[in-house]
Amino acid sequence: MGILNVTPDSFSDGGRFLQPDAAIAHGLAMVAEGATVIDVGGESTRPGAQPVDEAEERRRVLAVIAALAPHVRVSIDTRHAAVAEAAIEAGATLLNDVSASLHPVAAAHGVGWIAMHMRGEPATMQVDPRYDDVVDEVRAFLVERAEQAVAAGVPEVWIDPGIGFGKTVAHNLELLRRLGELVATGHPVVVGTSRKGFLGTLTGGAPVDDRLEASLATAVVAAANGARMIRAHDVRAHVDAMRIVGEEVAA
Ligand code: PMM
Repeated sequence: MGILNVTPDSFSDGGRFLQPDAAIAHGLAMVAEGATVIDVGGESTRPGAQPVDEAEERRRVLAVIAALAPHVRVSIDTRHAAVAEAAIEAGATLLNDVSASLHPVAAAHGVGWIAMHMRGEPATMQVDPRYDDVVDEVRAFLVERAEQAVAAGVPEVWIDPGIGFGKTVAHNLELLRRLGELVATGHPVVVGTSRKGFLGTLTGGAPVDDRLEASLATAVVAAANGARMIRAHDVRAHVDAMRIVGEEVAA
């Protein structure tokens, strides 16, 4: 899954793809590199990010989705039902939902749905996150949401531990190490570690645009532990790494 943030403020690529032409070209380039899904987002959910007006979010993503959808599966990364519906009308067939609450929209339109775990809200989620057992709590939350979605008729349900969303470095590592416990639920697992802050910490300060090796290392661990989709910025490198792991980059 190639990441396409049509935002001015995403932590790694904010502002680079705010113009539709640049965003579409980058999406097609990721397809040429082997991405089988392009995840289009119009609102940054990085720690501390401020919410975006929904009309502005729609304006950012719809033309980009319409241009890419004939060429590749498009997912819409949004927390807002109205944006999700407009994106589906424009051609998106997968709803990437960091709020894990939009399954009624996916059910009504017969599209796939990714439930991601987040503790709190982006603006405050990194303020002292605590869990008794992070893997147990994330798994229980995701299974409950996934079962609700299946019961509502969503045809395709993915789960995602939400690396970096209300989690410390230790929480992120534990989720990667014990990813098999999520895989064992039977729901296909998506993981996104690409360029995230904990990799900066673990490498002793690699800046955001210099975290490729660290991103690949965690993607390989996730795939080896059973993840079926990897969400990444650097598609060619991740596709190569997945070929070596012996996993399909499946959609
Ligand atoms: N991470 C970000 C945004 N959306 N969606 C899913 N399903 N999983 C993630 O880990 C995830 C996400 C934040 O990263 P970005 O700013 O690079 O898009």
